[in-house]
Amino acid sequence: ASASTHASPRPIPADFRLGVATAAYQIEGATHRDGRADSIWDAFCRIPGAVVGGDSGERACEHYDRYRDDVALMRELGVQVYRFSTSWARVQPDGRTANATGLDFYSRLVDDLLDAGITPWLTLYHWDLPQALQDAGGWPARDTALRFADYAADVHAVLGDRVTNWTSLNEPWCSAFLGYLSGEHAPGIQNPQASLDAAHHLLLGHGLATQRLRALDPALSLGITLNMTVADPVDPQDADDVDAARRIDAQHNRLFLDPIFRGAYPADLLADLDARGLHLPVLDGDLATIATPIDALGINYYHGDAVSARPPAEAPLSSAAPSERVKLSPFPAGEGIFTHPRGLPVTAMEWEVQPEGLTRLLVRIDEEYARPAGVTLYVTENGAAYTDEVGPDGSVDDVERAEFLRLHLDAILDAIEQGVNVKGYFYWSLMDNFEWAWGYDKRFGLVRVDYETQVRTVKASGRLYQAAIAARSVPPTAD
Ligand code: PNW
Repeated sequence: ASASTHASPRPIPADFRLGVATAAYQIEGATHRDGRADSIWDAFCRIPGAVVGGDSGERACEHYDRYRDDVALMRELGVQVYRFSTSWARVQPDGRTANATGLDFYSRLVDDLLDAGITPWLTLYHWDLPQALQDAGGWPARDTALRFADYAADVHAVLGDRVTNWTSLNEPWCSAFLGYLSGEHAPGIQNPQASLDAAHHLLLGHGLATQRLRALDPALSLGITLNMTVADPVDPQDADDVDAARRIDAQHNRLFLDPIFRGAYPADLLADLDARGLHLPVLDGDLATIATPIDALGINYYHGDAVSARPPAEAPLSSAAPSERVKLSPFPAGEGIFTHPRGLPVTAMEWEVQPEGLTRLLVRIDEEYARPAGVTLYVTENGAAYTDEVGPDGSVDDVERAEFLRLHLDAILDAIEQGVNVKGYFYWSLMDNFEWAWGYDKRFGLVRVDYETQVRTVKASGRLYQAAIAARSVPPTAD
């Protein structure tokens, strides 16, 4: 039984850090200022029908000009740690040469965060590959992994004296399989072998960048963020459903976890790929590079999946963006697998609200991977989109998001009670922003952004988080 129903506030351990997350392309705007050149997302947004509403990150939240206000807002909310990303296309517009003006923006941001008493948590790659590197082959090309390590060193040269927590990649699963297989994300390519080439070279880039940063400063805390799922067979007695769950776990979770923590790709996955004429382009020494020791594993959790070898009787859940371009599943060995709705409440993304899945995921990853390697877990993303109503006074009473946040904090405390070594939570996202293929249509923020005026308004969920941080406890269950 979970402890997540409680009549009194539930204490949060003193060494557990509470924060919020964003990503460069989703908030910065200023996509062609001060030397920044196109990233794959700038180019992708110009493809007709690729992004809902024809939206792009050109203006976004104008964070590039408003970062001081946004840091002040975080200070008001009391967040202890801020997860943001540096834009590769701003730092190295051609993918090779450092742009001092672009780097200076992040230097000023970091100074402001430290002045506000907020710990910066830096992600090097949250999807904005310089278009110049895509033109040279993108992630399917091995050279991109080498370029990534050089980029990491350029960022470290400017921020290494003030930033301790470094994350190489955000969600390489999305970069590889939404970017190069389903084509729902930039660069919008639909090629199964290219997606596996991308997956391997993303992991290789992670390993090379980790080695480089470690050599520059052994005291840094280094890690990677993975988006993971809890795949449950719809009928645990049905061998085909059990195999469907195994395949999803292999392609979503173990494809990334096993090489990082065990220096080998999962044998069952390699067999599934081989049976489809697909492979991972591993050269001698790559797996040792990918297994370079890390300190922190970031877990992004939104929901789990109930999977079956048979289609659901009810209407299926649809979370893919309504782009006519997308025809392939994002799983290279995923044919004949169906996700069934479980009748749980869903968010505006049609993602099921399943907090207990986060507890199970943390327990499993801690036991099987992180703890044996001495790696600390962080929930680097978790959040929900809802169609927020703005009241006549401009307020947003987003009771569903507030409850989502409360339930997931409780789910993490449940995992801690089971002995899991998880030390932080970053709500996705600080503020409404450019939600990739969904454009500005989906709002995840604790803070509302009016895209006409750029006015920020803290929502009820933001106030709940502020109170939880101040009290260092999860508020009691609403009745
Ligand atoms: C993550 N999917 O993206 C990203 O890290 C964030 O930038 C994003 O805003 C957030 O989650 C909310 O979507 C994902 O289709 C996008 O499986 C799509 C998927 C998963 C994660």
